[in-house]
Amino acid sequence: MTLTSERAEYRVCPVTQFKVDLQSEALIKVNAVAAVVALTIGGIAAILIALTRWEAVGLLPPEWFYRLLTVHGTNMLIFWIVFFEMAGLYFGATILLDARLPKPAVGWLAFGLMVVGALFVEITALTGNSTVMFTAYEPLGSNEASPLFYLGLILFAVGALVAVGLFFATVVMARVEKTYEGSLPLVTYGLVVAAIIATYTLLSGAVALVPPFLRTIGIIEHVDPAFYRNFFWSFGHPAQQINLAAMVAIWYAMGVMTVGGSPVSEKLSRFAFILYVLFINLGSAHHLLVDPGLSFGFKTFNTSYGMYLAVLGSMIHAFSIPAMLEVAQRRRGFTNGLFEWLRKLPWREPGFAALAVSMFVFGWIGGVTGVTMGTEQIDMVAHNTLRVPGHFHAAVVGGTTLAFMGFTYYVIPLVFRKRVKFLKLATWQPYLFGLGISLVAVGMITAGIQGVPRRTADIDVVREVPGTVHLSLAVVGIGALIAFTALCMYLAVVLASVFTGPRVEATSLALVQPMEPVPAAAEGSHVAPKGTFVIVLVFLAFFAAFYLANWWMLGRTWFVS
Ligand code: HEM
Ligand SMILES: [Cu+2]
Repeated sequence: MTLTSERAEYRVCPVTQFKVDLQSEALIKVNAVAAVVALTIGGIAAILIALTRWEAVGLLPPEWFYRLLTVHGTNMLIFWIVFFEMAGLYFGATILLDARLPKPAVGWLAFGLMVVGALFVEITALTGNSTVMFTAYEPLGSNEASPLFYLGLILFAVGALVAVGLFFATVVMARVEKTYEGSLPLVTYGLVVAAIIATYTLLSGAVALVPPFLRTIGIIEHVDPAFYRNFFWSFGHPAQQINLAAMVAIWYAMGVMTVGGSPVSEKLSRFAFILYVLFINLGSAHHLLVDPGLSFGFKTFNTSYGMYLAVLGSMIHAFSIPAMLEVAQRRRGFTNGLFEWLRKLPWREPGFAALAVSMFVFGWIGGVTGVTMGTEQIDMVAHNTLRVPGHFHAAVVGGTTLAFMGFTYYVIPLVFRKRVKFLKLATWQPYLFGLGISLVAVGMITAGIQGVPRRTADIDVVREVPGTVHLSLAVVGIGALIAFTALCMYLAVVLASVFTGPRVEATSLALVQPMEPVPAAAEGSHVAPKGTFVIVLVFLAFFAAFYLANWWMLGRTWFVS
């Protein structure tokens, strides 16, 4: 059904009853498709570089390794994630608020800038004209990279900033036109947080990238490497927090969509998001922990004391989401023992599987290693080893990427209005992807602990390395083969459904395993999430053991007698 109201054309979603602005819907589609294209390019590069780091295979010569490492980093961390987030912003500002997009042309302008920017980077990276990796540190960056590489990144960032501006305008207009009642829905609130962080992140990115660009075209002669590093990471680190806020927003959405219920304390969840806005940018300092010129106090305050307040935010979500699921399940009558509710969750439902695996890999591997490495003393031995990519693959691949993948399965019927094909593949994909990327991460982390550097095509040329190092790198390679297979499964489901299926209207939210509606709470009744509490205690014990083990290992690095 298509209706018109005040310049905007919209349809009503038969499942959710949301009003869907058709212009916004089109922008969601093109941004999502661009994201998937970037994921494909980044994924092909991923398997090639992983098979190079697996010394026994040693696939690529160094020149191609670095070229594809640049292609991989930019496509995955920047293009895949940011295009997908743009789709998420349009979704959160219009569909979730029943609102119209005020100026669709601005959205198309933003998209155009981002596509042109991304193409510049793709072309210069693939042709070896910007083999500087996505960090492009000075002076390497402006010595080696073509001006088009910087211009591309700047256009992409400006485009994203324009889209973020449109997002804010849409949310404000929805408020003014009273398209929704009460306070912002939690998911949109999380996206507003992501967009606030995005604004200062993208501005820092511009401050970092303009001087090297000016140098490549001969306008200035010198870029201060410390200045560059500071501003680059004011962009690069908070960019991960946009991902974090967006991922958590999607976690809540997928939890509600696949299991039902509502956050146990919405106020607390909102407060946890606020902690991100206030403290997460301090984390940027963890990229500067080995840099000269900054005081110990600056590094320790920013990366430890201040940063832990942002970690607190994540801990609150990590409690609140499983608690929400547990309460919903207990209301349904799964009340036996501590964990009946857990066993009876919809494990075959792709969105739930993605949520569960994403939370596990993000928290237990990504979070724990990140907080540990962000400690100044421990970073002295972790810096620039494979431990670093080991940490962030758990966070940004096992966590964010998998959450985005899971969400896509619901975007296909609701936004593209296509039936999801190959549901069996969709059910298994999150588990396989989680397994593969966990092996990649654990292989990298253990290799890094043994001193293997990151960004190195071949370590055997330097000196003979012990067998345990080869084992770790083999685990990376095998994990990569598994993760790559799962990535292809995702692409098969998405591309086949979107491009070859006939148009159908969705009839229910669940794809595979629908759950009974959650019975309304009886007056004054209170359900305690006891199982979640136990899981959280086990997590904290694991975290403490890992943290202390790292100090113990550090104590064994220098033998003082
Ligand atoms: C199939 C999945 C993936 C595999 C097998 C994989 C594998 C790898 C490998 C082997 C490296 C090189 C590490 C080194 O030698 O230093 C790497 C680097 C990297 N990966 Fe992935 N990756 C995957 C997915 C992703 C995704 C989804 C993202 C982001 C969302 C990502 C972000 C990065 C970044 C930022 C780097 C560092 C690039 C640099 O050092 O400049 N990866 N990955
Ligand atoms: Cu960081």
